[in-house]
Amino acid sequence: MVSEAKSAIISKMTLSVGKDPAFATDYDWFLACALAARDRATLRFLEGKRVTASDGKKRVYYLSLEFLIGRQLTDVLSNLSLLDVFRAALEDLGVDYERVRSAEPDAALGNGGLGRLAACFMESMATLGIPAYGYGIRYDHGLFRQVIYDGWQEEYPEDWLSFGTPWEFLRTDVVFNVGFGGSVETYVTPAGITRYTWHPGEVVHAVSYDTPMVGWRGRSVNPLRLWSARAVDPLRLELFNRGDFAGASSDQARAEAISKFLYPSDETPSGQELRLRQEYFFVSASLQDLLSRHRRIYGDLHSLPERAAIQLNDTHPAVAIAEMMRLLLDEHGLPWNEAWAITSATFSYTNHTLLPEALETWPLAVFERLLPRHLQIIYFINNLHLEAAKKAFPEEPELLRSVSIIDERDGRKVRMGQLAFVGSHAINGVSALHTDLMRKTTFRDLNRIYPDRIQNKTNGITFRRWLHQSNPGLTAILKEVCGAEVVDNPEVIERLAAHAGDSALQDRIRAVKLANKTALAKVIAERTGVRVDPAALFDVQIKRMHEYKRQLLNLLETAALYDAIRANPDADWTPRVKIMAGKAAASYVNAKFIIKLANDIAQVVNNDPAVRDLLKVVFLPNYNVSLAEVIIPAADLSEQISTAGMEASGTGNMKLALNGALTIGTLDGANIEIRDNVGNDNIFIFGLTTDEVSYRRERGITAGQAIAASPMLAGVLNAVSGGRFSPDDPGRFVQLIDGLRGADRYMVTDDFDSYYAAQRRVDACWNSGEPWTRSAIINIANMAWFSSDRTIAEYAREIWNVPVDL
Ligand code: GPU
Repeated sequence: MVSEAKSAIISKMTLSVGKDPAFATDYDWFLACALAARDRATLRFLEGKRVTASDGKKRVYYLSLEFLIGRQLTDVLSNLSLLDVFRAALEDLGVDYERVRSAEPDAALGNGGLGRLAACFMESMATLGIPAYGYGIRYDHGLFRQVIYDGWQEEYPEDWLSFGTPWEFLRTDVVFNVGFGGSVETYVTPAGITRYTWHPGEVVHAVSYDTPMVGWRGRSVNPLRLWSARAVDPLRLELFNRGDFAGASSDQARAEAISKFLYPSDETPSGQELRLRQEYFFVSASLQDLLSRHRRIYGDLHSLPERAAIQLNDTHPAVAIAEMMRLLLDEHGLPWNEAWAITSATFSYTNHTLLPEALETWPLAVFERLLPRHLQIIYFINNLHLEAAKKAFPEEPELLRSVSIIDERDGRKVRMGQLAFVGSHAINGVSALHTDLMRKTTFRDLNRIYPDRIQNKTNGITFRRWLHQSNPGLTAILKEVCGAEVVDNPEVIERLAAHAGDSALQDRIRAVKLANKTALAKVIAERTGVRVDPAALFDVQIKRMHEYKRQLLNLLETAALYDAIRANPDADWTPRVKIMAGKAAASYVNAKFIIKLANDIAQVVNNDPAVRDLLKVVFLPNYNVSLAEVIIPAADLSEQISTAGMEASGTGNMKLALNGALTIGTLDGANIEIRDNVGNDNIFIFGLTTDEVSYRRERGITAGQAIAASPMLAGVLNAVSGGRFSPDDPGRFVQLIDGLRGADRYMVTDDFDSYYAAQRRVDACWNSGEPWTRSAIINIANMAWFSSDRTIAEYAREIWNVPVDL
């Protein structure tokens, strides 16, 4: 086996990379290994494809504008059971696997939780043997690279594709035309039926690239099919010949802009026309592709819902409802009712947020200019939908306003959430609380008209990447204590609970954690220059920078703790390292100020000799999947402190608890289900509940009360806004803090005291030693339910109607 791998790698190095192994760089070795691994994945993929086609199996299509994959080499090798073999082969060749692995750039085709969820789902679908395609965009540039300069975030373009990627196959035979703009022609057939033909004003080619997604033990391999935009004509020769070089390639630039950049906005639609072009581009290509596959195999389109399930990952691909209707009506000549029955039986939609500013809408003018025929279809859909609503609730004309796909208030808009809801047979939220809130708030009236459509599917994470690959030390313990089958069946992790009080096990768990923390401390020193003690409590908040996630609450507590330590330096403080990482959307001013505040506090605290090593503050730049893989196994405390009702689920919360971090958190998103699984005694819950948050919001209760009631809070707000941490620019944080003194939309001030108190409970528990490790073990033991295999099995059974044996 090892010798086979060795010759495969050498053969790739010589014949595909084109290098003499004696002169190969780490990146060359990565290429050779990836190409050798891809060969094996591809053989599995082709096998599976034959089976699916011949057995008439139903396929799942996961449409997502984001797939946040990260590095792939370890994932692919490990899932093919080849990791040890390749590691040994490289060692024989005198090459260090770690260096080879690290030479791979992250595929960062996503912003945060939503994109990472799509990547976990692709891996779980392949693991469960579900024939699935992921469809998305092959962005030339993924999420921007974050550099911290003088404490401020700067954004630089990300370049994962500049040297190509060894994982993908260009499918030269899979190219589709995607149209934009133009006009719609209406005519009446001799039989008296009105038909419509769209004449786009512009056409772009969608070219496809497939990347194999390998399931655990290579059970199946599914394609992730990403579309790249190409101009139909690369050059306008008549302009080129006249010397107008820029004009000659301007069509090309305009077309290729579609797949150039990932939009870096997270949960705030940018509303720009290019974004709608991206959405329609990949949706149209994907639907043309899957319809032509269906017709090739089954002939007739009426059987589509039995053979295909299409999942919309949030509303970003929701224009698919209108595009499917257009294809069935205009291109395939089906009557409306049949087209609608096929469409709504095939689609389902996942909602990932209820934040009002994050619900996607498009001004009618923009929509009409870009997609005139689709707007027409949406009007038709909406008329029928409103008729049905009127019939069901004749006494409630105002209900029509909330369920309409067209928002009639200030400037008419298409509401993509309503479109996705109306055109789907199943709509799901991503945690129990979130789904409950969907039924009560945003989709309340739609839920009354279609009461069976909303379901819950609590998110999950793939244990292969987030436990086995990233935390081999902990995995080794689990195999020994719970049995080797733990890597196939996470449910047996539960066996750990019986040993939670065993001091030998506790010692081993602590030793693994310490080793992981030592590794993280090294990364922290390399990237920030700050030296931290691996024996201290590692307190971690890693996620996109967002006001609702309340990094500011964490920083205010840090500032208050700093003051308390200075005031009483000889008390029995718990040595802590506060670790924060995350990117802010480039245009999100407050989020960028919060990053600056983190770095300013770090400057002051880390250089104050009075604090000694009791408190260190670290902002790690350029958070991404690869950095998460180092931070998560090293965390002691997981910060999940969003305002109740605002975090749809969270998935980092699951990764951290699975790796033995205790959670300090609000009753929000999946935190509630984590508490239900690990038990109240093994989690630090604080803060307002969802009901208390809405009570305050409804009464307009503002920050004044909380500030007046808490001298510590008043003090820390004054310190930050008074320039305590920004002596070079004392007014720097006045506006940020004034936001808390006024509306305080995210109720930071209301939760401050209860958060501070919860942190002191954390200190006490950490100082007690044994109970902390016990709790950590109980956390690990009770996380099996959060495997994305469980989540995907639920989608398969309850939404897609696809067989699955888990
Ligand atoms: N989420 Br909408 C994103 O990461 N990006 C988005 O644009 C939207 C939602 C997140 C939610 O904030 C998080 O709570 C959830 O766990 C995740 O999606 C996956 O469902």
